Amino acid sequence: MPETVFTDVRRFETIDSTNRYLLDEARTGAPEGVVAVADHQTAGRGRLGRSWEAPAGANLLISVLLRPPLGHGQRHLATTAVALAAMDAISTTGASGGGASGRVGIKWPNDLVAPDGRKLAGVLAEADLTSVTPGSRAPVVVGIGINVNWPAVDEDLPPELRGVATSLRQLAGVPVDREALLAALLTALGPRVASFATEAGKVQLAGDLRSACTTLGTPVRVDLPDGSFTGTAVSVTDDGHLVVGTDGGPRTVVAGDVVHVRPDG
Ligand code: BT5
Repeated sequence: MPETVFTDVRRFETIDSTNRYLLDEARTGAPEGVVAVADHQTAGRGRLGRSWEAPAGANLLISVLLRPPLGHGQRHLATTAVALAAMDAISTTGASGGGASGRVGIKWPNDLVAPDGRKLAGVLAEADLTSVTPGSRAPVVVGIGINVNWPAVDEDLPPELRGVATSLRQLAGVPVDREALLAALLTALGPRVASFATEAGKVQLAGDLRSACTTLGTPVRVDLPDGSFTGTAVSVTDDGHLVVGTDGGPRTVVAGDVVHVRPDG
């Protein structure tokens, strides 16, 4: 079995947010590798103040504390490593049922999507640049919510998520073992995170993101805090940024700046 630093797994029946917990732990010096797993979150966070929904006991809600050797412009590779590890885990455990249903992909910047485009998981990376102590790198907490057994059927979802969200259970047609998926995720994370240490490793992460990215080749509308533009998603750079071909030439979009990337047309 590959080595993993993710052995300090802290479990919570109920917590506000596993990302919030690990950011606080990081401020008091917690090392890379601490993991928080919750059965239920009362204030699960999405990006930009959005919220993450999951009933108690059904899905995987997990955050990991990283101190990655990544510069500011490369930090999206932390999100990428966790998204790819989740894909690895879904594949090794057969949690999506596999076969005719097609494969799970990554919708840039931070969603795992089912073959029909519905959202299976969301990743949220939060860096704390204020809590760098001598000899330690800045903490980046990466959380992922994976819809494992909820929704069981579309009717389980609140109206705003119908047609938008799905679960591994819906893909597989049978309940999915959350503990097996968690173990596979922690195992897959070891080598994915180790990739940050070398140029070749980072290039490999970006290449795997490119291969998994369902956004490429599609028309998109990119919403930024100060406006929107449309084009065709053409590539992902080695730092994990999205390149969009527009009438005015290619534009590179950084994950942290993006409000939404939506299908256009
Ligand atoms: C995300 O944000 O997709 C990041 C979600 C990260 C959640 C994990 S759970 C463990 C860790 N601790 C936390 O507090 N958070 C992390 P974003 O791209 O902003 O998407 C949020 C949007 O997805 C919401 O506004 C809803 O529209 C939708 N959404 C909410 N819950 C969902 C679900 N279970 N499945 C699919 N879509 C959902």
